[in-house]
Amino acid sequence: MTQHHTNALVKGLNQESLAYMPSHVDTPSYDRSKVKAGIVHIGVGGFHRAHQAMYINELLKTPGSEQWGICGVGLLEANRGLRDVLKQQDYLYTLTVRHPNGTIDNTVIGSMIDFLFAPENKQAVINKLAHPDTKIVSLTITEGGYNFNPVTGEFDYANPDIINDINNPNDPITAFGYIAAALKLRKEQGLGAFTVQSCDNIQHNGNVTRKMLLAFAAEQDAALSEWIAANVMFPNAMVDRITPVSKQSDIDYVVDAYGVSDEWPITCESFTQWVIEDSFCDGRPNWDNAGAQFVKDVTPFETMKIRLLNAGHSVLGLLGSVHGYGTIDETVSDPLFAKYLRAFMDKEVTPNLEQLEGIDLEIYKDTLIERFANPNIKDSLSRICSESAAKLPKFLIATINENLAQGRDVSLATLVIAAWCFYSDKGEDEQGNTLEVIDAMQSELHEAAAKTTTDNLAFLSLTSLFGDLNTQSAFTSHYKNNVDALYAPASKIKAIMKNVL
Ligand code: CS2
Repeated sequence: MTQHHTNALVKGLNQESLAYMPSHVDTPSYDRSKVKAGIVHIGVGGFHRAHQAMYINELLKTPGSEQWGICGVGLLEANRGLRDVLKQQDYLYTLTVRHPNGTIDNTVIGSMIDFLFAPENKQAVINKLAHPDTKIVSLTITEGGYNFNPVTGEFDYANPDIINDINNPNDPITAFGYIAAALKLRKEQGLGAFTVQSCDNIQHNGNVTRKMLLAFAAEQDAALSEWIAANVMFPNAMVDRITPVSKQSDIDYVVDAYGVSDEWPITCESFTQWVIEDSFCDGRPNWDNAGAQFVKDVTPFETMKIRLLNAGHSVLGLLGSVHGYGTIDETVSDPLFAKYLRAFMDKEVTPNLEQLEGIDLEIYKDTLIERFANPNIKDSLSRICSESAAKLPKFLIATINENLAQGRDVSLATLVIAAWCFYSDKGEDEQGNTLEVIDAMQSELHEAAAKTTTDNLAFLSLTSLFGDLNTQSAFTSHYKNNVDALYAPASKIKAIMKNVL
């Protein structure tokens, strides 16, 4: 997102150019100079900008919410470019919402009022988190950022960044290091705690954050860990909005649509959902006035979402990648893939889900397929398949394990694991085109998968992902057939899918 527009007549997006926006663009109607940062958000990716920042932008339109603006924080060196763009744009950016029928809504989001780039000034970040105006520290740091072992769920003390943070409390690298340092200051200064709110797509994201932060703090300072346990609250939440990676075409679209150049607009689908447990220790915005929902227990909502939407994404992503498709909408517009996905959801996921009051699962699944099919959201399969090692244990393998325990069929999901093996091994689709594989465990995945030709269960030896699946014959019998078929000369995944269906 670095291309500058050369046309001198095109103004850059900033506070001043808001006045020149055409009326069909929704711009902040509130006085941004009065907004204070009650929320400090770590990990300002596309999803945060399409979700939480959008909810706050809506709330700020009605008076009384001025204390709930957002200060973004970037922990990674890779965030330098984002900081430069946001700063130059007075922290404004465009959210382009693309409906399935082609309608487009453009909103300039004004809820972010500052951004701190941590590698440049660590103490400034710690002080900001510790500042009494900060009521909530929210996070989108991806599954990997929580630093847990996917099978045991325990904190990973072997991570070098964590070792650094435990030993150097004033020179942190990870989110846990920063949060612990700020809470320590609060404790010492006799200030109360802030809420730590995870907005990541992880089951019981609040409980996980709590467990990991306590595990971290206990190694650093036992008294601090006790204080955190007694004072900090960690609400669980289910978050949902499909937000593809921003592309040059999104930048070009904004210039064409309203003659302003925004160097980092965000595009997303029209659907959005946020279900939050109402446990905050230092106040919270009335997110329900902007469309979010407060509930007592988020568990069934997140299980439904992760097992249907996210696993559904992985089904399309991995099978579609092997076939050679590039995006989700392209994949699901193939009737065979749509049929396979629906069969997976109906036969292998739905039997494990609770009936939720106010949610009709049949309608939820129909809506999902419509969302996936949105031709205006070009969500790349490489994004969907990225970090599969962190995603699949919860999204898909949990379903397989539950079905095995109940003696139910697992054949549709099993082919997805076999496709993941092929994908990790070859790094190419079945036509020989290179795939963009992005995974923190990429070398382990590749190494295990590459042994498949001599041992067709080799991929399953990654027990940190698969547990004991390699010993369960109700799974391995399907799995062996699937890998043998996939690795046969001139094999075609569509033919294998038809056989499994
Ligand atoms: C995707 C999610 O990362 C993934 O695999 O399934 O990013 C998905 O788009 C969001 O969870 C939708 O809410």
